[in-house]
Amino acid sequence: MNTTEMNESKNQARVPVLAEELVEQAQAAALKQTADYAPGEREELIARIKSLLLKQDAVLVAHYYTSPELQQLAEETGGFVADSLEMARFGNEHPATTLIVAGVRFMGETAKILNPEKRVLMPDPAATCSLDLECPVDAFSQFCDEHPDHTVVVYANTSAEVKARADWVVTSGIALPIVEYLAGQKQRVLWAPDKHLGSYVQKSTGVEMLIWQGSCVIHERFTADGIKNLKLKYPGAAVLVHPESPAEVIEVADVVGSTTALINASKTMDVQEFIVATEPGIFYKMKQASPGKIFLEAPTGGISATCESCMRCPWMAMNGLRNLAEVLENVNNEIFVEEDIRRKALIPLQRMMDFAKKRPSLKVKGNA
Ligand code: CIZ
Repeated sequence: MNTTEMNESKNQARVPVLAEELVEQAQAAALKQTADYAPGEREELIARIKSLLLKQDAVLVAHYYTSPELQQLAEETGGFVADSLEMARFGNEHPATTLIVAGVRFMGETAKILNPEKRVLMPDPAATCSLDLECPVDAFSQFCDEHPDHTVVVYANTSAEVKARADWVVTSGIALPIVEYLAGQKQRVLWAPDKHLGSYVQKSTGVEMLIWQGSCVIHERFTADGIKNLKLKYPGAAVLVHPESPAEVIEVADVVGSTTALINASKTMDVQEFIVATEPGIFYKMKQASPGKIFLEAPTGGISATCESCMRCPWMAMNGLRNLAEVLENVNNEIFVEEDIRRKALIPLQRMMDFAKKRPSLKVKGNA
């Protein structure tokens, strides 16, 4: 066993097993949002949401992984579609006093951490993320306490409490340069929670890291064999892979990158067909930027390969027009972050944003 393998087996024990029923609960909640509309219902909901956004002085900020109709509505109403960091930044710069965050819980929390004076509402605050669930703050703090000589770097997909325990927060778009910078400062790195992104960063930078063993339920399902088989049908297709995917999937990629990086690649590459290994909500922006191009979902393994909806994040799918209208009507589902935690979590978040500001090429501004 090499050092990395030893670290992995040691840390695996701390990671709670993700209960299948949590995924099933999310799928059931998502079904209420995606169930067919009654005649005229969709149009009525959209009209109501538009007028309520004005009434509540609210702006809709949606993640790339939400449904096309939510992304379109965000854009039509002067809101924004982006990755988690840009969603929070946009919320900060926009004059609206209420931010409606269509995404998952950590995105609402990040928006609140950066915008404490604003009201942050979510269509369903129970929408979470397997990476967040698999990194509970108590177990994670213990892991950090056992390695006080390590700089703690956490991915954005974590709770406010875990961020508050970290030295740095990173997104997938900025993880590599930050870890390289830390290694240049002779710092040892403890990484959480995504083991695949962690291994990718470790391999790309050559920096040995202690890695928490969490994973994303969606990205983990993609298979290299599935992609290779699809490539036989589409030999000219470029393979775009998000680094939350397993190493063997990353190996067959033409481009590995964050959501924004993958959208940019699909726009700029002189290729007509793409096999995309990330949540298919991203196709909305890819198709918008390149209407003539063909985007194919990367296949997943096992029985999931027969399930059309299996690449959809069940928690992202909990955001819909129905609960968006409700939250605007009732002004509930507000996201609060305890002030002490917020202040502590702001420090590593701010560190990342300051780092990005000094390197303009890393700054991602505006819709991709
Ligand atoms: O930070 C985000 O929005 C996520 C979840 C992924 C990415 O690559 O942007």
